[in-house]
Amino acid sequence: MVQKIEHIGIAVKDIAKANKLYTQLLGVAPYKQETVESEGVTTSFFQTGESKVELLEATKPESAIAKFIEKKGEGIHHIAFAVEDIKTEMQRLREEGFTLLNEKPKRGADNKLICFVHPKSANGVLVELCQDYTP
Ligand code: CMX
Repeated sequence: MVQKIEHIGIAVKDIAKANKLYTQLLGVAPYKQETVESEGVTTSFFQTGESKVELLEATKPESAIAKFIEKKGEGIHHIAFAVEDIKTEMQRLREEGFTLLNEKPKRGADNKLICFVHPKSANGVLVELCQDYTP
């Protein structure tokens, strides 16, 4: 079962500029910036109450973020839900007929284990499941 909205991911072209803009908008600075090479992204995180905003900039042209911006422009890229046990949730969603993008949970930014659900099986919304992970 989903616990809460963990974060909303926003695809941006220039994370340095977007950090400034979102600091003004939210009235709080990012608490972390992190590159996830395996995903081809640099991320930054803002705490907004019990949820977060994640900005994502592509680190290479073949990154999912670069493709997204090329096709749709900057904007909301995904919504992430916190789950307690990601493997159990992945199994449940598979049985419900959702298309998962990875077989097993993988390491994401901000100390999370993650799995994406394809937007085509979630009404056009890219959904991420994430579970806290202690490295
Ligand atoms: N939201 C909604 N629809 C999206 C989308 C998004 N974020 N990204 C792509 N799509 C749509 C495309 O427009 C396309 O639609 P049409 O078929 O109607 O043209 C369709 O989904 C397929 O997209 P594609 O790029 O052609 O290719 P894939 O099927 O391989 O899509 C996708 C895979 C979109 C799920 C993947 O590229 C992706 O975004 N993965 C997530 C990677 C990511 O965000 N990593 C960051 C992790 C950072 C962290 O740790 O938090």
